[in-house]
Order: sequence, then C-alpha cells, then structure tokens
Amino acid sequence: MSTLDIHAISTALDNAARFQEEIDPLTPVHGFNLDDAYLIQRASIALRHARGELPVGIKLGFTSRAKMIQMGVDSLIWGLLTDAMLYEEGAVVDLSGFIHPRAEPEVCFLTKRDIDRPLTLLEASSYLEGVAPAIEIIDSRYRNFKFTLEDVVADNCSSAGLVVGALSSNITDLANLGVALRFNGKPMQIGSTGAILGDPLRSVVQASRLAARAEMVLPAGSLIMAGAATGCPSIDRRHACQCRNQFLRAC
Ligand code: 0L1
Ligand code: MG
Repeated sequence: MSTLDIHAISTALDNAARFQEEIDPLTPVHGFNLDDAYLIQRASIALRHARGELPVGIKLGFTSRAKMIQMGVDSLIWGLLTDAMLYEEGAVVDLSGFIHPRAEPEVCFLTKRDIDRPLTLLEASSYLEGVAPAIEIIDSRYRNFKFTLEDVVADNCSSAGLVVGALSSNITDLANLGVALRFNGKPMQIGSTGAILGDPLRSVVQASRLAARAEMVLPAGSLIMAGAATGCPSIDRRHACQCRNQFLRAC
C-alpha cells in the first residue's frame, strides 16, 4: 500500500504558486481524501510561514450557491490567509504574479476576541471589531482552474490575494447589501450579500465551527473572509489592476 507524501505534494503546490506554473490536478495520481487535503493545505502554509509569512486569518469558500454552481461542488471549504496575500485598498496589483487570477466580491470581518469554540449566530457579532467590503483574488494552481473538491482544499482553496476596504463597526443589517463588481467601471457581477449563507454573519459561525473542529483558536485580530457574493470573472493577467471596495447600503 502506498503512503501519501504530504511534503512532496505540498511543495509542488507551493512551488506552483511561487513560480506561477500551473500543474495537473493531484487527486487522479495521489487519490487523497478531504482529511488528507487539509493536511496538505496546512503543510503548504507551513512552508510560507517558514519563509516569514505571518497568519492573518482564514477564508471560507463556496458559501454561496452561485460559487457552488460555478465550480460544480456542494460543500463549504476553508483556507488560511497570510500577510503576503494582503494588498492595500487602492493598491495597484501586478497580475503577472498570478497564473489565471479571478476576482470575487466578498465581505470581510475583523475579530476582536479569540474565537476558541463554536459560536451561535446570536453571539457572533460580539466577537467582531468590524466588517469591511473586500475583494478576494483567487488563483487556482491547477491547469484551467479544473479540480476536485479535495484538490482545491489542498491548494488552500485557491487563495492568492485579498484587498480589504474601509472597516465599519456597524455589523448590523448585512444580510442584503448590494454588491457590484466593476472592472474599469464596467459592471461584471451584480448581487447581494444575502447570497453568502443568507447572511454573511453566518460565515463567522461556520468559521468558529471549522476552527473548533480543527482544534485551532482564531486569535483576536483575525480576518475572516466570508466567501463570494457572486460568481467570479477572470481578470487579464497581462495588466495591473487597482482594487477598491465600497459597501452599497440602501438609503
Ligand atoms: O469561494 C472561494 O473562495 C472558493 C475558492 C476555491 C474555488 C475556486 O478556485 O473558485
Ligand atoms: Mg472567495
């Protein structure tokens, strides 16, 4: 019986991200399950930490029907974020550092207390410092963005970058904010924050459950990317792009 070489697989994924070289999906060859995929994900993040990158939070993926349908999966997944993935609001992002980037309009929470157990929806907002509109840049390391659920989890759920907008302490009424993703002023995706589990605050509940199951504490000051509110268009990697975020609240 063959054993899984987690170090070799995580290094292959890490190198693909570092050198922008897409690779074939790994499960057809290595046949790993979801638990193994999370071990591979942790091992590839450990390689980033060993290079000096610092943890800044977590991301949830596939929290909306639109994303599940787009990618043909039916489970929520999560990945780990580092400071090297963070871009300043309004910063120019050089897309040549990615393979085939896509942009997702998201909601991002900043925690103010350690999350060390599963939270209820009623408790969730008391653990939060604020909320911000955000863009996630995802960039699958797999050829043509094609993968199984286990593949994408091993690949840290395609995490590649995030741009977090202005933080607001108003954490109420997030369940139906307008979302518009524009490229150079042209609307590409229109939606509602309600697409994220009915209310993005539910992503904090899910994050607390996932962290507890993984016996991990989410320290105060962590970012929680709640997941995409719409499907995500590709962006042309020959160009740089400037990313800005704004909540659209009805007046
Ligand atoms: O919603 C997400 O951030 C999921 C990312 C993983 C799947 C993908 O690459 O689209
Ligand atoms: Mg996302």
